[in-house]
Amino acid sequence: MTAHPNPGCRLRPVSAVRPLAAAAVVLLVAGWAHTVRSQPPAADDGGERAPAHPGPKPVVVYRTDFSRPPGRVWSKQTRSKTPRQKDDFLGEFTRQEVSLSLSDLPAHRFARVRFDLYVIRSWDGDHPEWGPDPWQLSVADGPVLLNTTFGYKRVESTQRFPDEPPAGGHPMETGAARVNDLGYVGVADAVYELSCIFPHTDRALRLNFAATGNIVGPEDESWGLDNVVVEVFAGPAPVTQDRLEALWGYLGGADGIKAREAQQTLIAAGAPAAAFLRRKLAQAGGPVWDSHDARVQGLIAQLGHTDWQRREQASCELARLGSQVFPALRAAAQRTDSQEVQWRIERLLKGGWTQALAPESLIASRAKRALAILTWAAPAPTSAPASRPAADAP
Ligand SMILES: [Ca+2]
Ligand SMILES: [Ca+2]
Repeated sequence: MTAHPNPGCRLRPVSAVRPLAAAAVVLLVAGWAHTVRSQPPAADDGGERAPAHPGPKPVVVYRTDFSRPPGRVWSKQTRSKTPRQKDDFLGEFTRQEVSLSLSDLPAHRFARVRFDLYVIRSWDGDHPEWGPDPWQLSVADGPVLLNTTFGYKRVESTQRFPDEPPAGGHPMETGAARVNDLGYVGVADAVYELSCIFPHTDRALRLNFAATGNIVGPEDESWGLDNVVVEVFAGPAPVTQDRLEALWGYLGGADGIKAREAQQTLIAAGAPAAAFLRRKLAQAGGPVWDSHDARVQGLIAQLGHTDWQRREQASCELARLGSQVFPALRAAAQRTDSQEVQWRIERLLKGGWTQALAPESLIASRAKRALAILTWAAPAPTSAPASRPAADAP
């Protein structure tokens, strides 16, 4: 879909940032090094296991290039070879979830997963009819690490990556490390080298990789994984105040790739970055992006407002919320007998009013995603029975 120039979409934010209630994960500051050191392999389930010795540097706890069968740590065993390189990878998958389950991890405060995502054939990004084509990575009983859409360049639409809703609107294949390299004839493929860090302390880790949307089948759209590496870290990466300010600048920039890198660096910095992001968001007073029903219904109601400005503002806000509001829009179209409301809904479903977020909204959107991962609170370990005098004290 094409962006529609529309000055009405640059209206000021309408409400203040909701106070962030999530408790901060208490992160111990410890040494950190960015150097990734491969550990000696220990054959296990087709991957390689590192010896369990926690330390200040990244410890590779799992690594595979799928040249051997995936093994029982993976929920699916399907392997394919890329047409050109004859390189083994995990896939092809369509609309399904694939899990990697690791256990007996050494003591750690953060985990990071790095992998190549193969986006195979003609994904449709945010196309209102053939999409959206979302892809998601989440931690079981933990945060969603990436929730975005991908698309093939010849489909006339945009993709969310390297951003996540409500941000997005990037040209198809933005951020791909390689395009049309795997050798899928007639259509296309793109390889994204992805990296997601997150606070994590549990000795077990289950990662869920999934395509969740309008993925029709392997002859048209599929995906796969290769070169998966999981590392753990003993503590956050110390960061200076100046560096935090510089990272905030990247969050508001037009370069989505740099913004995503800034998000990763902020998450890796732990508690000081969480405090910084909270303070900046409170100062910015940015818009609320929660998509709960009441807010969406309120916006839909305003599509029929007597004031044109209000109708335009509501249209822009709904467009920014993206395809998640499509079901509510379709239901509203059935209810209304206003031609104007029907026209606006029809245009929204076709991608009308879509354009880049206003700078203050973009920075808030990216900051809140980083903060959500950073402050995700791990559930209390089941092995430790309730003993929380502070919470129970009168
Ligand atoms: Ca491989
Ligand atoms: Ca599709």
